[in-house]
Amino acid sequence: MKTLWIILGIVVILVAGYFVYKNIYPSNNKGSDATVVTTSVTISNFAFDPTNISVSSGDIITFTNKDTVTHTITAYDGSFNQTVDAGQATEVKIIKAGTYDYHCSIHPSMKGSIVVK
Ligand SMILES: [Cu+2]
Repeated sequence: MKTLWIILGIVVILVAGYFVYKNIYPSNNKGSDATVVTTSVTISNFAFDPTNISVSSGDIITFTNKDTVTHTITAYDGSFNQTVDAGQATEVKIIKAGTYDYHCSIHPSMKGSIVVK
């Protein structure tokens, strides 16, 4: 009977050890959300900074408007069109690879480009 409890104890330790190991070394095959990166673009003095960015599919691009007027982030091909009020921020996420040229629809001279890989 005592042997049975010892065996049971060993099994419990092995199972617990397995779960601890899984937590310390998580699987890398968790899908694309495991590698999501945030890229920041600042809108200041009626310009996007940096003007040209390169991201991976599914990355989050945060646009922070530091001007005192409203701007938009509007893709020429209609892929995205977001308004960002003064002092606010908005996020753009693009899944499909390609080059996305955009501008501010209120101030068309404000231009930027996003390359999605
Ligand atoms: Cu604008």
